[in-house]
Amino acid sequence: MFDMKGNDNNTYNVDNFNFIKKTSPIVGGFIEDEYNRQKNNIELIASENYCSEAVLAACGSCLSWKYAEGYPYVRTTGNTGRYYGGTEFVDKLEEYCCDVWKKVFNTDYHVNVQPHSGSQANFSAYKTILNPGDTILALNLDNGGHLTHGSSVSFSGKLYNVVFYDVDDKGYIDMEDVRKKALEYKPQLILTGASAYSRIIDFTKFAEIAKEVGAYFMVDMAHIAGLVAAGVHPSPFGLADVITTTTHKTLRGPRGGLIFVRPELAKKADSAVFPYAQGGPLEHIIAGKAVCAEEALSEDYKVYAKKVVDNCKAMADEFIKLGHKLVTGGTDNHLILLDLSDEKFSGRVLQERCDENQITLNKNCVPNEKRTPKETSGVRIGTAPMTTRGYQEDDFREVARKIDSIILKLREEYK
Ligand code: DSN
Repeated sequence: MFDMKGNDNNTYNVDNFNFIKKTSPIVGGFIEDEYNRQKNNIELIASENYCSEAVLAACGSCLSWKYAEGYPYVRTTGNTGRYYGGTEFVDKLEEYCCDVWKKVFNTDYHVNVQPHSGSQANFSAYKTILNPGDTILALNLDNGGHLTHGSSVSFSGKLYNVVFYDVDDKGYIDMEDVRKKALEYKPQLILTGASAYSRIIDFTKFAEIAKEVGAYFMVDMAHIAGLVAAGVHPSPFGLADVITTTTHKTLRGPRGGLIFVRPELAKKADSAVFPYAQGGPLEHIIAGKAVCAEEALSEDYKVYAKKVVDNCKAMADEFIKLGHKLVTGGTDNHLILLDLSDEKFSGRVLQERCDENQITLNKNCVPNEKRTPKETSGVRIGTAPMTTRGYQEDDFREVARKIDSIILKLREEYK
């Protein structure tokens, strides 16, 4: 899309908003403004990325208006399982999409490619293995977990009984605490995966604890899925019973979700997506997911994913050199959590000041958070989008120094 100087190498998107402007100058104008913001800013949101023109074109294709409630599975059943005519080609597409995702993770797990988002994938994943009132042991939002991992304001905290495991003093997942709480609360599900955790997750240890207490083990690998695909983070396949992900973060695909389950859970997972949680699948997004999977199989993608991690480590080292505190003291993956607990200004203030300086990142809670979720004592920084744009270690070191100079000014103002 854009290179590191913000040059536009993509004619598809430019033509697209100019085309929209012929019908709606207002909507086309909003898209053009956002396009320019993305082009001119240093984008550091850890859950975002830039997808390819091919993914974008698939998502904007004629598949957009095709209804196909149900599942294809022509090969396994001999019949289409759809509730509409005219599904011959979307059947082939959806089966192909499933095949290629299995190749990406080198797995024989069953995959459902229909979830519209990561949250909806989690909703259906829980339905596959739990009943309302069952107990989930998970990481809470303040410590890096996701809203749908049992937060009291999400369906997950309302439908299920949730117990949280903690991180230790340094911010690492406390495996002793996981085991202690698993033995004490006997959860039906042990869940790991995070939105703001910068270290390798020990899936093997989690699986052992789940086995010991007879719980299902689920991994939400939305943030790190691209790193798992490229072999730069250990894989949960073979260890977890259920694995969910989104396709747009480190994976660089369209906005959407996937669910992988052990083969014996296939039927339950499919009916937990359609008809339980969703109606018609978005076949245009499924086409985008299939293109994304093909891209993730390429050698170029493997080089990219490794670079994301190398860049993140370089940036973390620079922050440390400049005297800043990071949760866990560093990173093993695509993100850094800058700890502002000792500062007189909040994560919100730093986020807003970065926005004014064309740096896009987000405020984030840190372990033992003292401020509200709208203020926060941290900011989350990810290297995946700017690595797509060609940034190298030195570029990320320079961005760390820019953020440092913004922080130094804020310290003066908030003395
Ligand atoms: N909460 C999103 C994030 O990590 O930014 C994911 O749903």
